[in-house]
Formats: sequence, structure tokens, C-alpha cells
Amino acid sequence: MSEAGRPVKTTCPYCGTGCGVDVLVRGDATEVSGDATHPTNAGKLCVKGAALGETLVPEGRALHPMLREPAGGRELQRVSWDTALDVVAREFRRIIREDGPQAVAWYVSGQLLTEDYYVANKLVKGFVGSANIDTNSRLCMSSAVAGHKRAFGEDIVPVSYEDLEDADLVVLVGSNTAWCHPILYQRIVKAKAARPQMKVVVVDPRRTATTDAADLHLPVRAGTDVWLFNGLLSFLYQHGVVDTHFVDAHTRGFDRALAVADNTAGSVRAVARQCGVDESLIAEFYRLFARTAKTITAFSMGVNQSSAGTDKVNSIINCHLLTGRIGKPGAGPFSITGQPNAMGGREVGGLANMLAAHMDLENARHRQLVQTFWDSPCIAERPGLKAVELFEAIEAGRVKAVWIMATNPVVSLPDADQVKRALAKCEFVVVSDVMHKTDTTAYAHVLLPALAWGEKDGTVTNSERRISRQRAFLPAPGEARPDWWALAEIGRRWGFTDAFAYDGPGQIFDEHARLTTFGNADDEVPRYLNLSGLVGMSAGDYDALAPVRWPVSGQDGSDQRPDAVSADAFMPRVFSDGRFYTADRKARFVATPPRLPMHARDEDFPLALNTGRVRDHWHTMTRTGLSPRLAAHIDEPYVDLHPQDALLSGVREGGLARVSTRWGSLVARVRTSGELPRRTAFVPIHWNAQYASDARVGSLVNPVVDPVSGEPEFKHTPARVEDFAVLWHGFVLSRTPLPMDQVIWWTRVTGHRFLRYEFAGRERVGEWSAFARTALGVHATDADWIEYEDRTAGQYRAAWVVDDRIEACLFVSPRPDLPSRAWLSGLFAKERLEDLDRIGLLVGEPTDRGADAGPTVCSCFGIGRNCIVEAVRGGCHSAEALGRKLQCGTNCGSCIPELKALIATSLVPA
Ligand SMILES: Nc1nc2c(c(=O)[nH]1)N[C@H]1C(S)=C(S)[C@@H](COP(=O)(O)OP(=O)(O)OC[C@H]3O[C@@H](n4cnc5c(=O)[nH]c(N)nc54)[C@H](O)[C@@H]3O)O[C@H]1N2
Ligand SMILES: Nc1nc2c(c(=O)[nH]1)N[C@H]1C(S)=C(S)[C@@H](COP(=O)(O)OP(=O)(O)OC[C@H]3O[C@@H](n4cnc5c(=O)[nH]c(N)nc54)[C@H](O)[C@@H]3O)O[C@H]1N2
Ligand code: SF4
Ligand SMILES: [Mo]
Repeated sequence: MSEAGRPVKTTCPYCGTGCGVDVLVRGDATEVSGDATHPTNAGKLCVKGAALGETLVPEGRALHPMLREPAGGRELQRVSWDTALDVVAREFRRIIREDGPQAVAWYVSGQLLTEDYYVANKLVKGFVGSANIDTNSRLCMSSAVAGHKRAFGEDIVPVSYEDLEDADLVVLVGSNTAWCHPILYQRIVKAKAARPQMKVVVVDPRRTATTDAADLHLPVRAGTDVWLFNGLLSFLYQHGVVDTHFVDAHTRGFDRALAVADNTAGSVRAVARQCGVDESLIAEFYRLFARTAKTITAFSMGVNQSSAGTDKVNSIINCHLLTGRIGKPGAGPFSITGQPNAMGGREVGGLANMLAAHMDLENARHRQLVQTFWDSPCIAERPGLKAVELFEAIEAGRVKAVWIMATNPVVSLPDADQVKRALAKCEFVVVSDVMHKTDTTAYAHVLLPALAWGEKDGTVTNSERRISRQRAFLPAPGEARPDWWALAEIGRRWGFTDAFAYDGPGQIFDEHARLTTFGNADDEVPRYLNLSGLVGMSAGDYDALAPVRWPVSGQDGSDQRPDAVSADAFMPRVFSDGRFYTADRKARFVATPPRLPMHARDEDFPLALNTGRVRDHWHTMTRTGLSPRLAAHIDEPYVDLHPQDALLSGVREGGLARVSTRWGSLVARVRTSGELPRRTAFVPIHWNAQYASDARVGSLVNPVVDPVSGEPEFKHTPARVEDFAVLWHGFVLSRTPLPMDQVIWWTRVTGHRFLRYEFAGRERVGEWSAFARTALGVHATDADWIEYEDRTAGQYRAAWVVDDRIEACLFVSPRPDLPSRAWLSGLFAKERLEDLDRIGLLVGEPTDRGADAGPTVCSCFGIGRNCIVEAVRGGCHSAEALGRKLQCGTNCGSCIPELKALIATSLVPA
């Protein structure tokens, strides 16, 4: 908890960059800033991190355990923790007794702390005796894990953030780093500015904010990365760019990998044809790679989330093995992790095919080690069900009880309507969440309230293997409790009192650290994951633990604990000795015959649907959706299309479109950003039933998975786009929530002191004022009413004003070109409307043009598009000049690519 006047040091709960955060609590206010002492971010935060304070609100929190009797189907009722936990322990035990340990399952998350994750894994693998515990990391980096294991023998990320800065070539493959790992991206941009010889190549079908920093952008056709990297392997070999000593002494499997590469991608021309990219661009990339020793190939979801994800990863690693560019400063393959604790989850064995502490389920000695260490009655003997299989097994009735923790699968799994069917049929569903109402909690028989960021306490590990503390600075709201505690309570209720007698996360961490050392030295191939230097910390040491990269070895007397950060400099570099973690200590080339995405061609569904993230939202929006600042950047679900595909589909920028696949459909606003290649569509992943009537993109995604990793193909589903015809478009800003159940399409946006609903309708409306009251639920007693209607034009607007303060306003038109929301938002900040404001409301536009800043571009300082365009026209012709005048882009820098794009378009003569 916060000592008076001193900030609590903690870690950001969003992306795997893992930035340090200082939090100062002063009464009701929480000030969040970057931790200047944290080696990851040195005081910087991106806009999501900076807006964390806005998400610490009581709205919507799960505060008490809730129960719906399994047979019942009634509403959830509040119960005590004891009752809820007794029911969970009883139902799981009954089903295990009747149908065996394979009939129950856990589905957890990379947003758990390492300590929560450790206890979940221990309970299931050691005390249920099955490995039916999988995690949303299956959807995220399981292909990287599988690729690492195939190539290195252990899941090891061999690169640090300093290496990225030190590299002369950074190849970003399938990664929108600028939006998804903003601080990491800023570090690359800064390094490039300081050392102009550093080059950046982006491999992504889309032009993204990340391509802004690229010297070269390869807009490869989706799913063709294996051709690109097989071709690179061939090219490097043909041009003699080979570290022969390294390949001979430290690797195996080269000949076969090369033969496959030669056969499938033996010429630049063949690669260019497959990837759909100009031959000259491919050649330029190959030459650049060939001549740059210090190369890092960093990759994320464009690589992992593919039915060929694991092969994509290995085709990249192959090129680094051939050139010996691994285990050296500024060189290596680098899997960027998504979630704050994706890496920690891997350390404790959170996936259904792993055991704790980087031990293997298939290895009998490892199973025995873990069982002995846990003193457990059993140990999982074989891999459990992977996420997609797990929900199939639930629907088929083979799995009868599931406990979902810190993830929202009704939104985030592929074929997400199947997940609904599965959960609706499931005998017993437990959901642990921090929010009361999510698309998934709707299916809970038991809802357990968990501690959220700022309340929970433990550790997370970032993309570069750095363990940092998340510390509590707020009291637990209601009866919310830590996830590890709820899990341990079940262990205790099953009679395993000693095994789950934890008094806090420090004790759990200590057990985890000890397990990483247990029997490790005696193994023929010792595991690289080793936390011996962190064993036996006192409660005070654990509390004060400074960010530290693993391994943290204490055996040689060089205990790194006292000054973990500076210890980085002395840490032996992994693989620098050419020794890997396979049985013969050699790395493996993996032959990667390329294949196209499943169902790549489909006449009925001619577009390839790509899905991903936007800058200011996090996943299913349970937290970022609460922040007005974050909602202001991209405020609606949209489908982005190439202008020609929009034309062919009969849809128009700003209108609504139905996007359909063989699995499902949604309705979203059309954009033609110019960032997409032909025959593709892009829809963001964030919107769901809490924020829109019909925009859950997971329900459209093909559930096909990579055969090795089980990771789904989120980036490529054949789709079709059609006009979604409506008679009118409208929006309402209201200080109170509105039901919206009588319009055909709606989406909700959080504003400062109001909610905004965008909506559209198909029925002719006779009287708008009545419609506003009855259908939309706009109520304002004693309101003084400003109203305007043009029946022939089909336009209507109204505002409700109470005591000179605006309560609600509504605008309707047959076309989507409605007045500026930014201007109207400003009126809600005023305690009294002025006469000019009232006139503006009546005429439907601000009387003072300066009052309309336009849609937010820079969320840190709330700078709108119109202000920026005006400044550009007034002479600010660079992002720096705009920053000097308006401050935009000077904090987190995430909007700089957008600022540059605005400068370019605003300067084009009208
Ligand atoms: N703002 C924000 N940041 C986040 C998150 C968030 O929700 N919001 N989530 C976090 C998490 S969990 C994750 S996993 C990361 C994800 O981080 P990223 O992987 O950077 O994000 P995505 O937008 O999923 O996808 C990355 C890119 O892959 C491209 N792509 C699609 N298909 C292909 C292909 O076949 N080949 C190649 N080369 N590229 C392709 C897409 O066009 C997209 O631009 O972000 C983390 N950071
Ligand atoms: N179409 C498509 N789908 C995707 C992806 C994609 O690119 N395209 N990406 C996939 C990837 S990479 C990921 S990582 C997933 C993410 O998908 P999810 O994991 O489903 O997304 P979140 O919204 O982060 O869900 C976290 C849930 O846990 C709750 N929560 C937060 N903190 C805690 C806590 O401490 N304890 C508990 N018990 N609950 C907590 C939140 O309120 C929320 O309901 O989505 C995947 N789905
Ligand atoms: S880059 Fe942004 S979201 Fe990611 S950890 Fe840092 S502050 Fe948080
Ligand atoms: Mo992820």
C-alpha cells in the first residue's frame, strides 16, 4: 500500500513490454506515471499506461461471489465465499468421481500473475491429475513456444530490449509494434534516430503505424511468410552468407531444411509471386539481411496466429541459425509476447502440454521430479486439451465442468458462437473475473470476484524474460480476493491442506523459484530457466524485488539479488557458448514446407478477413472501455477495406456493412483507410456485446489451428462484405445509460460525464420525440427542450437541458454524416450552456468553428484532428513542429505516425 507521499512501484497490466509504473494515491485521486528507474521504460508510458488511472473506477466491478444453481437457470444470487467455494469443490469432485479427471478443465490467462498461474497449474496437474488446463496464451504465443522447443529444445527467448537498440537491422514480422508494444517501438525509433545506419523492415500485409518507421515495407499476401523466409534461407546459402563453423558445430538438420527451401522458394521470382510483392522489394530485403550481421527478426501475431504458425517461427529461426546470428549482441530471433504475463505463464507451465518450471510432460523423470516436489497424489501423464479442442469437448459433453479465469472466451476464441453453445450446455461453469458483466460471465453458474490491477500482488515476466513486481496500492473492493487464494481454497477443501497452505504470493513465488532448481543440476541437460538466486527471499526482499531478467543464478556465489538491474550486464548471454537445450546440445533446423492458409480460396467469401488490435483498446475492453481518453481515439467497431473492394461489395466509407464468414457475421462501420491490399478486410478484435449490438469478430473466425501448436488462424478467414441497409443513422449523448434494445444496430462509447450511443434503424419513425422517449429511453424531467426537425430531409435534432446544463442530445439523419461528436462532448463539460451553444444545438453545428477540435488523434493531450490540420496549414510541417505548438505526440509518441499522415494529406492542395 502507498506510504504517504511516496509512489508505489508496480508494472503495467497491459502489453508484454512490461513497463514500470509509479502510482501515487492521494485521497480518491490516483496519479500514474512512468517509473524512471525501471529498465524497460525509464519513465515513459504509452497512452494506455498513462490512462490507467481512468480505469480504476468502481463501475461494473464483480464485488461478491454469485451463484446460480446448476439446474436452475435463474439469475445469479449473492452468496458467501464459503458457500461458493463449497459448491465449486463439491461439483468438481463429483464430476471427477463420476467421469474421471479428464471431465473437468481450467481455462486461464496470461493476465494472471505468476503466483496465481503456479497454483492453478499445481492444483490441476498434481492434484486433479490431468493436464486439462490451457490458457489464452494458446491463442497468442503457443506457436512461438512450439517453434522455440523444436529449434532450441527449451522455450527460450534469446534477445533483450538492448539488443533491439543495438541491432543494425530490425525485421518486424506480423507485428504492429507501434500500437501494440508502443514503448518498445519508441525505443527502436529512438535508436534509429541516434544511429541512422540502423534499418527497419516491416513484413505485414497492411500498412500500419509501424510501417512509418520502416525503410522497407513488404506487404506480403497473408499467410505467405514461410515462402519469404524459406526464400531467404536459399538466398543466403546461394550467396555464401553462412556461418559454417556454427552450423557444423552447433546445429543439425540443415540439409533437409535447405532442400525444402530450395524446392519451394529457390528464387526471388518464385517468392515474389507467392508473396504477391514486387521482386525488387524482396531482393532488397534479402540483400539487406545478407549484409547485416547484427540482425534481429522480431515477430508477433501475424506469425503466431496462423495454421502454419510454428513453421513460420522455425523458418525465421532457420535463417538465424544459418548465419550464426544468435547468442550475440544485437542479433537473434525475437518473439514479442502479448500479455503482461505471457512469459510468466510459460515458466510455470500454464499450457496443456507443459509441466511446471520448463519441464516436459512427456519426460518421465520430469513428471517424477515435479510430483516429488509437490508431494502430490498424482501427476498428469499426458497433454490435456488445447483451447479450441477444450471448448469442442465441452460442447460434446466430454468435459462437464470448466473454470474460466481472467479471460473472456465468448469474445476471444475463434468460432466464438460455438463457445456460447458449449458453455450453455456445460453442466458447471465457474468464472473468476474482476467485472460482473462480460459476455462470458453471462454463462457462469458461479462467479468469483477477483482482485484487479492495483489490488493484486505478485510478479509478471515480460518479453525479454524480466521479472517485475506488480504491487497493490488500493484496498480490495467488496469481497474480491486474489485468484491464487480461490484456487488454494479448493485444494484445501479437497483435503490437501499442506500443499495449499499459502499465506501470500511471496511464499508461492519461493516455491516456484525452488522448483526451477529442483533436480536441475542433475539433469543431463539442465534447464535454462533457473531462479536459484531468488530462492529464500524474506517477505521484505520479495516486496522490494527489483526488476530482474532470468536466469537468476545464486549457485556460484554471484547472487544477483542485491542489485539485479546492474547484474544484467554480467549475465552470460544465452546460446553464446553455442550450446542449446536439446539432448545433444545442438540447435535444430526445421524443414518448413510452406502451405497456404486453410480454405484460402472460396468463391462465396472472396476476401481474407484479418483481425487485430487498435492503439487505445485492450482486448475485450473490460478496462480500456471505461476510459474516456482511450475511447476517443477509435470509438466504433469498423471494417477496413481496399476502396475497390468496398466498391465491388457495394459499401461506402462511413456506412454500415455486414461482414460474414462461414462461421458468423457482424455489422460494423466501413472504412477505406488505404492501408489494406486488395481482397482483404480488417476488423478489430475489441468490441463485444457490452459495447455493441453485433460486433464480436471472434464469431467469424475459422477455428482451424496450427497442427503443432494448436494456435488458431485469427488472421485469415474467407469473408464477404455487404451493405447493411438502414433508413437512418443517429447518435445520442446522455448523462445516464440508455437501453438501446429497440434499434437494429448500436455501439456505446464512454465519454467524460456522458455515454454516447451511435445507432441506426430500419423502421420509419413517425414522431422522433416520442421515439427518443420510448425506444431510446431518453428521460429528462423538467427539461427545457431544444428541438429541430426537417421532415423532407429526414433530419431531426434535440437537446434536453436542465438548469442550463445539458442532459442529453440526439441527432438523426438518413446519411451517416452527422455533426461533430467532439464539439458536443465539450458541451457536457460545461456547467452552464451559453446562448451560442444553444444556437449551435439548434442549427446542428458549432457557431464558433474553434469549438470543434475534431476526433482525437493525440489521446495523451486530447488534441483533435481539426486543431492539427489547422496547425499544419498554419505552417507546422513536421511532427516536431506540431508537438511544439500543440504538445501532440510529445508524451508517448504513439500518434506520431498519424500526425505525419495528417501533415501529408493536409498539405495536398485542395
Ligand atoms: N493496443 C493494444 N496493444 C496490445 C494488445 C491490445 O489488445 N491492444 N494486446 C496485446 C497482446 S495479448 C498481443 S498478442 C499483442 C499483439 O500484437 P501484434 O501482433 O502486433 O498485433 P495484431 O494487431 O494482432 O497483429 C499484428 C499484425 O499482423 C499482421 N498480419 C496478419 N496476417 C499476417 C501474415 O500472414 N503475415 C504477416 N507477416 N503479418 C500478418 C496484421 O496485419 C497486423 O498488423 O499486442 C499486445 N498489445
Ligand atoms: N479474432 C481474434 N481473436 C483473438 C486475437 C486476435 O488477434 N484476433 N488475439 C488473441 C489473443 S493474442 C489474446 S491474448 C486473447 C485475449 O482475449 P481475452 O483474454 O479473452 O481478453 P481480455 O479482455 O483481456 O480478458 C480478460 C478477462 O479477465 C478479466 N480480468 C482482468 N484481470 C483479472 C484478474 O486479475 N483476475 C481475473 N480473474 N480476471 C481478470 C477481465 O475483466 C476480462 O474479462 O484474444 C485472442 N483472440
Ligand atoms: S507499452 Fe504501454 S501498454 Fe505496454 S507495458 Fe508499456 S505502458 Fe503498458
Ligand atoms: Mo495475446
